[in-house]
Amino acid sequence: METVRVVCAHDCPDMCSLLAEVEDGRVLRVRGDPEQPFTAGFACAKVNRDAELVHSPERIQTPLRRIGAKGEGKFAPMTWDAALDEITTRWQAIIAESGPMALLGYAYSAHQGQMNRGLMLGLFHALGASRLIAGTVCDTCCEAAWDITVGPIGGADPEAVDDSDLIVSWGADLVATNVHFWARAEAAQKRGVPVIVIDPRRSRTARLADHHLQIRIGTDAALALGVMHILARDGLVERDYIAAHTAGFDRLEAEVLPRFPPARVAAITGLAIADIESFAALYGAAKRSFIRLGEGMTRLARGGEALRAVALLPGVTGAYGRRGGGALLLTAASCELNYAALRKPSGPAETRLVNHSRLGDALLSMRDPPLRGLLIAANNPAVTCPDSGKVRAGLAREDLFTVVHDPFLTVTARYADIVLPAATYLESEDFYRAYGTYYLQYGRAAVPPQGEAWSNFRLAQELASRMGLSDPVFRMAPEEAVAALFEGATGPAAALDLDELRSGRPIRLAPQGGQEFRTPSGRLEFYSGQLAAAGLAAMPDWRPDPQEERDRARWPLRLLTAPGYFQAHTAYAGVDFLRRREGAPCCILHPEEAARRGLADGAKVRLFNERGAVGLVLRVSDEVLPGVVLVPGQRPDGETLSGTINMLCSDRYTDLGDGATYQSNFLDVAAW
Ligand SMILES: Nc1nc2c(c(=O)[nH]1)N[C@H]1C(S)=C(S)[C@@H](COP(=O)(O)OP(=O)(O)OC[C@H]3O[C@@H](n4cnc5c(=O)[nH]c(N)nc54)[C@H](O)[C@@H]3O)O[C@H]1N2
Ligand SMILES: Nc1nc2c(c(=O)[nH]1)N[C@H]1C(S)=C(S)[C@@H](COP(=O)(O)OP(=O)(O)OC[C@H]3O[C@@H](n4cnc5c(=O)[nH]c(N)nc54)[C@H](O)[C@@H]3O)O[C@H]1N2
Ligand code: SF4
Ligand SMILES: [Mo]
Repeated sequence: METVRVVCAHDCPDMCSLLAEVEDGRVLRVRGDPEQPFTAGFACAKVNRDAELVHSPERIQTPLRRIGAKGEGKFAPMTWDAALDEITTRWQAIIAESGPMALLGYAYSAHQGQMNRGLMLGLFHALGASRLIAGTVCDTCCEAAWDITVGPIGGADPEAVDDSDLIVSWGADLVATNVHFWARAEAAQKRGVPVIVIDPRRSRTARLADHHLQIRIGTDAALALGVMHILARDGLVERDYIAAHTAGFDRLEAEVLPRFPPARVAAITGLAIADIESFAALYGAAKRSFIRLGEGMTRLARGGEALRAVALLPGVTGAYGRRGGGALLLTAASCELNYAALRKPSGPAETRLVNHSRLGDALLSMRDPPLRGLLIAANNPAVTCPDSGKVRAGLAREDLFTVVHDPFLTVTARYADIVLPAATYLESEDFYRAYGTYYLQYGRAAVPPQGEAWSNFRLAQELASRMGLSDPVFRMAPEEAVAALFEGATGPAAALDLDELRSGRPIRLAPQGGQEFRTPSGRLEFYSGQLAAAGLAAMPDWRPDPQEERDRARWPLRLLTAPGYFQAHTAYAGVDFLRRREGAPCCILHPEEAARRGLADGAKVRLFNERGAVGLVLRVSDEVLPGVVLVPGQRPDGETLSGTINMLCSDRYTDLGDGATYQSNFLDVAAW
């Protein structure tokens, strides 16, 4: 038996260092690498089963050609050569007739390695295809809000939480989505550091916290401004820090904070005045308060404003200036590599843009030219994209030539003309940089690609070569391509020794000192000139969203979606054990709401609104408040009774970053 040092490539902030135990070309077991201090020798409940992911009997073995109707799932095996010939012939014809903008590469983050993630985008960039604004389904809203407030720079070092005197998990279910940070937070809690969770549901994390503020969905800005109001009222504002490192607090204090006294904040958020007061008192007394910002609270109409308000709090107490204090959303922006080397090797400076979360719309309504050729890799939009019914209608177009590259025959793949078997991270070599910690690592393949699977990197290179693209990056081995990423890198990454990196051990590259601000003023911006110039509110505020108010009048329940515990979106849909561990796809209603509808725990129910209907199993629990229906995970058809939750979600954008608004949807639940 051999032990191979690898890196977890699942879309997760932790980026664990892992050890794969391998024998005869098979992964026997995957476990945490004790040498990485943060991920500290344990893998999560999902990745503990990654041997079953790699060797799942449900994996696609060969390229497949569709022989049934789109969506039906009938395919026949074909050779790689025939598949690649057909793809390039079709693409060349589309380009000749309609120009390269009739093509779209729709590739995302299921493989977090820079090579396997970046080069597929690079292929379409070089082709001059319509360009994906990637990530709007996920983090563009929170990222835009952070960038405007703090700047395009990473947040607090998660390892500094060892020095914190207060930990706030604000809209993040750490136990599910950031378990190694949770391990540190729990250790701090054992030392007496209070842990507070602000979340509309009693998540696993909330149950383990010292205090849970069960806030109404979409009211976080009001709570953050209410806390600032109390801090100002009680003389807990650190004026020296404000003067030295921030901009616009005086205006916020004069124009906005007076409208957020505790009584009004209680009415908006649904929290008790006493709980708001005691949270503010704890926060104001702490010197090194650490806020872990979640993305969930930004996936709604005014999510950007919410994140902005919360990210400003550590400026009010000066926590941003102290180790263990501040806020962490993402870390990736601090690693300034030459990403363009892979993602933009050549190609026109501008082409037509397609928003990741509006694939359905793009497929159905783009003209001059319409989208005619689509390659989807490491993404399952028929399930995970908002308004997935519209996505499917688009994918069902007979005149659309669709290629899907995936290890599994996903719901999306069933609409493809050609399906190509993809290698997973355990079968591919890559370079990784974390987005939730300050580590970099090079990871080798643990086993060769299973069946006839190809890595994303290999597929991008082969398609580039057949399409006549001559950029050198399309001919490099992964080891060479990583050097291109570091050529032109700036900041601490520029000084890195590539040989040390290639040795495959984790490298820590964390910022030192207090939070740096990279806004136009170089300060934390309570008042944003950038927002004012764009005609948007320059300071955070809270007011009801008119569209939400209209929908609320029509439908009695608000949708709350959140990551599954034993699932990562749909990436584990091919692992039988984890499907069973996660349980039947369900929705969760408060006992009062269930009783009102005469529904009992375990009942088959229909969730519906103006976009459609979905069938799930009901769980009755006071994990959520009345007025809310929680749907954990995005489970595919076949596992659900019918459909998938994103069929009920609109493709409306957030206030900042044109992101998805899963939490701004309203619906009802009835017996199946
Ligand atoms: N197990 C598991 N881990 C994952 C994933 C997964 O699918 N499964 N997905 C990965 C990916 S791609 C990502 S982007 C990250 C996401 O990781 P997180 O940012 O931690 O997760 P979110 O989806 O943002 O949701 C976290 C919490 O936000 C809460 N929330 C929703 N609306 C509001 C609100 O208005 N206010 C407040 N305060 N809270 C709210 C939800 O109830 C939920 O408990 O997780 C990664 N890790
Ligand atoms: N309602 C609702 N919808 C959501 C969310 C939510 O909170 N609520 N969360 C959103 C978020 S944060 C995100 S990031 C998106 C995620 O949405 P997707 O990016 O669609 O994520 P997955 O469902 O994991 O699909 C990834 C696909 O990639 C495949 N795959 C895995 N490894 C590889 C590889 O190496 N190569 C290739 N080619 N394929 C691979 C997997 O088998 C899987 O089919 O979903 C979003 N959708
Ligand atoms: S916690 Fe995240 S990074 Fe670590 S093994 Fe699990 S999915 Fe991978
Ligand atoms: Mo995500």
